[in-house]
Amino acid sequence: MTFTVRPLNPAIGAVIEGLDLRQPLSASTQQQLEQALFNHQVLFLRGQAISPAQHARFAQRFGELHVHPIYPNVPEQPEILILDTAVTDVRDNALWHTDLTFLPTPALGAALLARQVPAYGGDTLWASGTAAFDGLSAPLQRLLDGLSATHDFSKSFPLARFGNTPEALERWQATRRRHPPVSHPLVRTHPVTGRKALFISEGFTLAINELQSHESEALLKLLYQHATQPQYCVRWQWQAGDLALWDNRVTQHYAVDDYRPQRRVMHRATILGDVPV
Ligand SMILES: O=C(O)CCC(=O)C(=O)O
Ligand SMILES: [Fe+2]
Repeated sequence: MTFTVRPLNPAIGAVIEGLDLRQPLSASTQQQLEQALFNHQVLFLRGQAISPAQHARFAQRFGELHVHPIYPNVPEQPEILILDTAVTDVRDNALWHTDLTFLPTPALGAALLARQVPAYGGDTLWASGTAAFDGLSAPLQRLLDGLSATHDFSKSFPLARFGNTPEALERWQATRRRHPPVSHPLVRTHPVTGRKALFISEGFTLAINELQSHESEALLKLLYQHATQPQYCVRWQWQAGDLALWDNRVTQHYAVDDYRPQRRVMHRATILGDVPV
């Protein structure tokens, strides 16, 4: 082992110590890192003073990167998306969500790097979809397994907030055309571990397709609450230079919006995934 893995709790989250992402990773280190990611679902690496190019190169080891349709990016490294409260001040991530579930192939994962953090506040939480599924009663597991849900980007990115200049409106409409609502299984099986996970994303999930709308609404409400109980979550207090790498296939996350007017700057590389099954 070239690094150590320190779990933060039984359900989700581990700190990786002894890795410097400025250095190339060997194939075996990469493999061990992937194993740690599958086991713990979100990994935290402190003190990573890497450039946007190094950040993108690291994330690319896990798959091809996505260029976000709405958020700004680093001009010389467009795969690196910028979340800077001084520039866009969007608050859409203060809501439980799984990234890009409005795509037929939602993100496999992401590597989020803290560039500038507030003195306090601005934590991020992740919740384990596998722990949440395991924590349901067997009859409810059986009911959910086999159902599907509709996901749509406009739930988190509504026209009313993202179309208020002619350019923004044009961009939103182009995004609308390119991204019609999509259907995903409500219970997803991790392609490597085979574990089942509750696959809901409050930011983008509209309804459970097979149910009547009032049934869907009530059941989704229950599932959103169930899936984000503290025993399924980890909460990270950022320092500048921290990198979080998460498996987006089986987790949700939530960026706490409690630190303004302090500035917070995050860079994210998003790894493309496959069709959830
Ligand atoms: O700003 C954060 O801590 C997380 C934001 C987020 O939801 C993301 O990067 O996908
Ligand atoms: Fe996110």
